[in-house]
Amino acid sequence: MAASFESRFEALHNEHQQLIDRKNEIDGLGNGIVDRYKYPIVTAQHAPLSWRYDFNKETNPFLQERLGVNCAFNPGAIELNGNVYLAVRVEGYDRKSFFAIAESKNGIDGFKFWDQPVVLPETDEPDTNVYDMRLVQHEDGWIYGLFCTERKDPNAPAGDMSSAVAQCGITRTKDLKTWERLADLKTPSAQQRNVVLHPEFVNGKYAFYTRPSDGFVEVGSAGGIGWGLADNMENAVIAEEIVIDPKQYHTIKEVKNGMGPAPIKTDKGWLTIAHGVRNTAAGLRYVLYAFLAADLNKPWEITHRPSGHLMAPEGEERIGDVSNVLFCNGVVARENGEVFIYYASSDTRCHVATSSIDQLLDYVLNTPEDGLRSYASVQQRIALIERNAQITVNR
Ligand code: M1P
Repeated sequence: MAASFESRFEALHNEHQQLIDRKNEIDGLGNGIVDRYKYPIVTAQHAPLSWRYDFNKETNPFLQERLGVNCAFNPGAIELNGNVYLAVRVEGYDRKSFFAIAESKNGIDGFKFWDQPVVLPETDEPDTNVYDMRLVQHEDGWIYGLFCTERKDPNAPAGDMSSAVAQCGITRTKDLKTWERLADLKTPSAQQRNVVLHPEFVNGKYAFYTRPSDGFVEVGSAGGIGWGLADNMENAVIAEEIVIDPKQYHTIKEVKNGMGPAPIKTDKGWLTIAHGVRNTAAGLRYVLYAFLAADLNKPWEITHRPSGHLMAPEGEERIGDVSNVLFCNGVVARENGEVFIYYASSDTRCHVATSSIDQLLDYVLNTPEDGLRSYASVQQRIALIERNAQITVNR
């Protein structure tokens, strides 16, 4: 027999509260670059019960979930007054994503959604789906949210219910509560995803990292991380787009790649986390990688490209709605040098990994570039083994 409405109501609340109060802890020794954590920080179950259940006993006698939440992933991130705020991509059972702010005092646990999701105004051409917001505190004083807006492809053949057009939507706020919608970004490319605003003006203009694409899933002949400038944000137009980090044969980014969050400014240059995609017999595999643009005046010139991935899916991260995916569009670099990397696994849940500016700079400056051939990889490894043979470590 079903539990009484009241006892089920109480049990659901207790379970939800326990999830939010759960302390997180570092998982294992790590690799010296990042520490991973035992528990995801935000999941579908973190969505407030009032977003999902009708609490009225008259209209919902079985206390059924009325509007289920399928997953909570790909969060943008920002630190304000010492607290961490995530603009989480929340996806309902209806497959529509929306943004919702989750807040934590320490950035690693205790994340709690605000009472209501973000109400994102539409443009004259309504979005079918919005996702993957990158939050950037720009030096002009606004917090910008750049995200993907997806609409049905008007040129899709009759009966094709999948083809879509992805573009970069732009919104801005001062408090993460009231959002002003601006015109979508215009670029020379047919489609755009993973567009990120650089936090500073470059030559007096707004600077964007783009991901030019010919199609919705396949980037086609385009691809790579692009770069372009626009005169203003109200009607942002990039007239010229150059590729600064191309996809490359037999690497972790052979199919496509895209920016993660906006780069972190360090005294050694702009430090970036991105994602790379390769093909496998089991489908696409998304991993995180990092690079550095050493000249702070030339963020578009990448000078250091460590080979391989910074982070790849591990353990339960491998499994979800879209398995074998790590995706990162949020990072917080704290005043004290700590770095919180917010990432999602398999389009399902959000995690944090912690590191520091010093550790990440050490990684990008001292990890060799991809030699692009097995022979070159063996040479790199032998060089390491021979250097180690000269060293005695006291244990
Ligand atoms: O499913 C994996 C990711 O696929 C897309 O990323 P990209 O444009 O680089 O292929 C996005 O839909 C992203 O949200 C998703 O996590």
